[in-house]
Amino acid sequence: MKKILIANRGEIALRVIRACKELGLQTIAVYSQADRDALHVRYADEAVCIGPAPSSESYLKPDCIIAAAEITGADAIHPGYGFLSENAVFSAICSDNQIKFIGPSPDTIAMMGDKSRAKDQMQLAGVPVVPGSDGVVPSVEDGKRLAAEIGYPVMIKASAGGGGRGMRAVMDESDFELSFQSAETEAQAAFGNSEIYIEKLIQNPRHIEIQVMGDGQGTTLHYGERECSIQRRHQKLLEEAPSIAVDQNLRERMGAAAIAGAESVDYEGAGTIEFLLDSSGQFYFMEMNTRIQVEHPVTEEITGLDLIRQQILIAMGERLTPSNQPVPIAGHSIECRINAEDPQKNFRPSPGTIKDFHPPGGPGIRTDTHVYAGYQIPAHYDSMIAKLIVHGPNREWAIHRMQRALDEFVLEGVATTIPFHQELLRHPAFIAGETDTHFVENQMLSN
Ligand code: MV4
Repeated sequence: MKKILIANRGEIALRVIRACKELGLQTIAVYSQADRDALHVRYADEAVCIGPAPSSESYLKPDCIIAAAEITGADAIHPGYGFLSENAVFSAICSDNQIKFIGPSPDTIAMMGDKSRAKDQMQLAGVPVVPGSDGVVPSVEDGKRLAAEIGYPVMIKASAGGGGRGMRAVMDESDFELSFQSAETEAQAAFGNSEIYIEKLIQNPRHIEIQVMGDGQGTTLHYGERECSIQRRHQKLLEEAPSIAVDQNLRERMGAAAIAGAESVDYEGAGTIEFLLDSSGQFYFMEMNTRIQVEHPVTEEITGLDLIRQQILIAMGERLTPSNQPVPIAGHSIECRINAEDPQKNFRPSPGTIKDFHPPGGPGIRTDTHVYAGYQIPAHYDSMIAKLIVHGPNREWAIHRMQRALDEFVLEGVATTIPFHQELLRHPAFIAGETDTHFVENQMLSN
């Protein structure tokens, strides 16, 4: 394997190109007409324009990306996150064209994309799941009967869902029918699939996810957890590793469960098993993501690993060494997602041209970004413009380091989420680690 095409843009495209360069691999960027001046185009050895600005006409077009790979002689495609990274059909097209898709098999992507099937598979593998329906629920009447058995409150979820879409919390039976029907309607409109399943509602959970890596040759490792409870409308804003709510015993149990789940599907590559952790310390499988995630750097910081390099090496047929499990964890890492959004205006996107740009520096600071002074943020893509990642000896130090880094960050010309993060990092309940998935809406946006 010599040449890798990066089917993505923004910071993750740069991140993948950097890993390729360190491995001595040739890189091919693809870009839309809106990304002509993007850094991933300049950093790559070759670049191919694949279409107009809208993602649906460029980064989401399998045919254009495969054509770019054919023209340039790419051996493999790294999909990054978002776009085609969890598209089973795309990964199958890659292998039909003798191009290695850097990620798991099409079957695994498809299974994990069907949340109800994924849950069944995990349950079979012995992973704790939230009590609920056995697979999909065929009708409102069946649903109502089941919900009464499970006991209210319940959560109605769309099989094709994920990221909170097509999801309804139902507090008592009087709301069930309407919630069920609106979840079905929403799921049909959003995914073209109205299948629904039901489970017990876990109240005020934490979102804890385990990073796994499988070599597809019999070895699967876990790299500990990330705490991702700080989010707004299912968009994560800050992630950290390790979680203040996870001790070594719980880490090993969640890690073992994640490995069992991944091994049950012969998982190849980087994956994330998301869990809900309730206030009594019980954890439950929620979803499996079959891509590298935005927040992977916090795991890299506490393990010293390069997860993108590992993805590529596994795709090249290298094996993982099973000796280092559990992988040693050092210190604490926090990532703030800096979005071009105005937190004062309900996080409304704030595209525009970046004027002054001076990212922070000094010990324990990493800024993963594709922007620079003079860069025009296209309105066509998501609003994340930088990830500010800190690493320190412990959580308190990491928090202070992040406060310092945010204060140092100069980014003029557009509104950003930096002021939100400054407020969050000063919040006594955040500092105390008293966070759950409702923290932002309950403690921060009430004023
Ligand atoms: C839940 C839940 C409580 N109980 N399932 C949100 C996105 C999707 N992946 C599943 N989600 C949830 N599933 C049960 N049975 C609460 C959530 C949830 C949530 C989870 C993680 C992070 C943020 C969240 C915000 C609201 C709800």
